[in-house]
Amino acid sequence: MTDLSVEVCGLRLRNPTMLASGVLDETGKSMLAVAKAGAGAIVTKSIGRDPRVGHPNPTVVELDHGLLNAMGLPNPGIELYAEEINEAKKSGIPIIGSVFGGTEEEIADLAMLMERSGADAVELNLSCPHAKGYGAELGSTPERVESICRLTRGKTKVPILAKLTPNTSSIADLARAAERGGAHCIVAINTLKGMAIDPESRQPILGNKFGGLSGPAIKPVGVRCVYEIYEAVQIPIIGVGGIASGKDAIEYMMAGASAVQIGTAVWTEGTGIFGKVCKEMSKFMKENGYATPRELVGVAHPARR
Ligand code: RRO
Repeated sequence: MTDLSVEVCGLRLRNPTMLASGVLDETGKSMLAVAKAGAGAIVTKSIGRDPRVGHPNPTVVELDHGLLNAMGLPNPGIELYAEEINEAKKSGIPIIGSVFGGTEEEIADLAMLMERSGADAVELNLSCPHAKGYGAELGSTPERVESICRLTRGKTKVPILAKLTPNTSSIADLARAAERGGAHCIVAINTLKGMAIDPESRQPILGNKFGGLSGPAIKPVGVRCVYEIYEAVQIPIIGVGGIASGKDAIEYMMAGASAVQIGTAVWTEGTGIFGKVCKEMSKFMKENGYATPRELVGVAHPARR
């Protein structure tokens, strides 16, 4: 089997696949199961200061080529969640704690608490498209992205991953801002803002009306975003959005991602997806003369950095 290990912003991964935030990551036990299935790292559900029930049902709509969700940041709050991190850490793979907050200070403080809870890195959720006062509402301007990253950098020692929104005119500008603010890595992309209407009842289906689209439908958007970000910053990028095969992962890596995250395909296909993606990556690499995953990164660019 090809050696798939990679190093991304100081995190050593046995392979470039990570569990994306939001699927099977609310409990330590479910995260251990994902680790056992072969993921290289795990990103936790986005955690806030206080417990939160999330948006009213329905919170997920299954579509032909993806999922539309408006979970609404349900989580038990940082204090209780520390126990889950503790449990997940028994896996031995890096655990990346995702945090969200309503102000710049709150996000930075939560990142600090996440680090104290034992997370190996923090992912700043600057991009949830449908939670009033959170996520993309704070992460849509370069100025705020920069200052959130700078504040967080001042309060933490672990690597900072900035997860950005594609619902913007220039994700490259947001990435540059995160890099200026001291983020160690960019994660692209979060979900695309969308909605679904039931023609019979003439009603929006989601309890929150609007939600975030994920899955195969958004892969070309994610690949384009990673490609643009790669040309804009020097820090590494983690690609996410619609990855369900080795070739999907390789596409993101050729666009410039050093590693990838998988979310919706875990929902649709189960935890076996990590082993499947790695096996397919190995096969492609062997057949095409790539010795390490690193050799794939950015090769789709005319002038590779
Ligand atoms: O919880 C959610 O509704 C959610 C989050 Br935090 C996010 O970042 N992206 C998304 O599509 N849903």
